[in-house]
Amino acid sequence: LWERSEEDLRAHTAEVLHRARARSTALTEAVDDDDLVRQHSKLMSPLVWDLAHIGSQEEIWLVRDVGGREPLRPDIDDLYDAFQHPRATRPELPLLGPSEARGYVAQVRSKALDVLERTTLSGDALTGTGFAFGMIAQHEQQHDETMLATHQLRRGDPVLRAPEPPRPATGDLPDEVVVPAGPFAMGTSVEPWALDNERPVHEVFVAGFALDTTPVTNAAFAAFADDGGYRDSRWWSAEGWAYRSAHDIVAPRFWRREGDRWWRRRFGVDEPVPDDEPVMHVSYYEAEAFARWAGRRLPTEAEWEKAARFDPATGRSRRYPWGDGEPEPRHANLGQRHLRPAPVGAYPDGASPLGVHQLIGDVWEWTSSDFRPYPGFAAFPYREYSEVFFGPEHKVLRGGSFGSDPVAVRGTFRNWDYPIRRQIFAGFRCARDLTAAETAAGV
Ligand code: AVJ
Ligand code: FE
Repeated sequence: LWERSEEDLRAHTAEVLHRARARSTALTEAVDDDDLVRQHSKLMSPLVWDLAHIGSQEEIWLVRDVGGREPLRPDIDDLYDAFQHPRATRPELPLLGPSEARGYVAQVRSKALDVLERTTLSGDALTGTGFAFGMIAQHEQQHDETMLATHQLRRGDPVLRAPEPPRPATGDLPDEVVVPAGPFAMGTSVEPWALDNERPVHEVFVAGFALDTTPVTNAAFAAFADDGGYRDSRWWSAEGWAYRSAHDIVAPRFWRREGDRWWRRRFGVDEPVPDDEPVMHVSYYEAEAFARWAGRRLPTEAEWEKAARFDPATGRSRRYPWGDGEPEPRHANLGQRHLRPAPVGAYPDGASPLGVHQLIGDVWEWTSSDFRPYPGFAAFPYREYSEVFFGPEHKVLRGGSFGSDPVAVRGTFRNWDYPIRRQIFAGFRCARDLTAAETAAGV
């Protein structure tokens, strides 16, 4: 897929690594040392853990594995092994302090760049050494998004700034788009930096269905809340209702009611909830309840991917809704360029050929699918990346958020989390089956 010379590949790889590090640095320099070592929520690590963990993974995969170099800090491997220490217990560990952690990641990076200079990158996507660099850049960006979520949970004055996203220039969009019945190619065997769970490509038949043109907005979601949706067990699954009741959840996370309107706190700033922005910080269970209240359902993962990748003109699956070209700012709200999702309709250039908008960027989208391996799945490069998470306890999210970097988002990318999670930048859109009349009419 990438027709790049060895030199181009090396420059691209260095650029992607550099972009990730600039972001990790900005996220950890925005607050003081006390804030870096503090746990802002039981759900999250102290920011200084994420930082050194980023370095530790880079040391293991690039310096030791690809480079065959001597370990720098084998003594801290265990401290930064996510499987040995759950997030809630990380603050009690004898972690590297802020300046030690900064020194460590800088030292690892300089060795990793040295390895990059001496490595042949091209070759088979999985066995070629280029993949390890792509995986590590994606890993750092994923932790940067997690650190951004920690910033959202943090109390205190605002420390992050970014320009506002664009306002939509176009008029009203139709509410939904019909995706015609038929097979499509799901997943990939050729995307160079696709992770193991996105592989291999396989054909999936998807029945015709209708999908929302845009993610569900705050205004639409507020209508559900204001209609008593959170108090009516009819709309909720048994697990969802038990969860909602146990925690007395009455609105998306970070929302509060003042008088006759909803307000929210966003990275330390209070604002009225904007009507035309995708709803965010809802659990899978809230998304599911909204959909049932609206007489709709969540899309499956296959439906989401077909809407995002299927080109009806050629029958081919593409890398992104807009085609095969890398994301540009006009296509999607990615990479923390803005500190919020853009209003619905803001990225007409990023729409799919069928007219579905904002599938990539803005908010992660809950799907109704459990996280499962594709037929022919092979764990790579380690079982703990995806395989140990397969099963009914995790739901798949698609498309990336305003806080996801382009290197870690594509039409095939699969994220997963527990259905109760609300601190991630997740929203959703709804789907429905076609009626018998619509199917007969071949819409
Ligand atoms: C794919 C986002 C669920 O953050 O737990 C980071 C990515 N894997 N370090 C996570 C990941 C190892 C993972 N998610
Ligand atoms: Fe990690």
